[in-house]
Amino acid sequence: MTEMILALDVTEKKKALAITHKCVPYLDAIKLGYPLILSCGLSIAQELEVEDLPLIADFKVADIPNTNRLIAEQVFDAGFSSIICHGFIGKDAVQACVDTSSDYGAACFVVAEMSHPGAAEFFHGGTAERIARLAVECGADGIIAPATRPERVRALRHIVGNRKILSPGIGAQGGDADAIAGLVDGIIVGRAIYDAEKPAAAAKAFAHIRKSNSI
Ligand code: NUP
Repeated sequence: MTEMILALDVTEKKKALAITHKCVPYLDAIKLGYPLILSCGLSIAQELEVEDLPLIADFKVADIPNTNRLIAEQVFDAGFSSIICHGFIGKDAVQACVDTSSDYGAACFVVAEMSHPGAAEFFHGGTAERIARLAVECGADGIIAPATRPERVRALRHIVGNRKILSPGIGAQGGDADAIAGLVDGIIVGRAIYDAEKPAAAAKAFAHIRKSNSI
């Protein structure tokens, strides 16, 4: 099954809670990042707990090992069940994120390749493949790979095997949910849902991917 993950990048608490509440029947997890957390604080996680969905902290953690551990502890103490870190920071720094996640019984996802056009500048030419291998070596739960480039997701799938791939870039960034759903374990969708006139209807329009098989 491919999971449906809402990227809740709104900055108003009331709007964030209302959109989530309406979309819950069509969601498997919610991803929160800097926009909402900088605006509302980490305590937004507690307010979302009533919806009973796993929360992913998209901080793309990219610091030294000790700082990464301190960041991850704050995130998991706040109630998140997964964290996203960068991979270019190297083995010790990724390992700190993975180990802290595992101490909390939480999950760690490593960004292998980003979805925006500029990602080609640094992630292509073998870097994404190296990061994907590093994610496997460190025991990460999975990677983040771009829905905007299904052929890249296929290449990275060969490296990560049955570890999870979560994939952003659908809708607003041009990626096609139907083209990517069968290749990944979760799709991450933001603006196509929260900017829609009817977010619940927009989320429902993706519901069919939750029944499709992932490889
Ligand atoms: O490579 C990445 N691309 C990406 O869009 C890694 C990410 N974590 N994201 C995040 O996914 C981005 O920060 C946003 O929260 C979400 C996509 O949102 P949207 O383009 O569907 O609005």
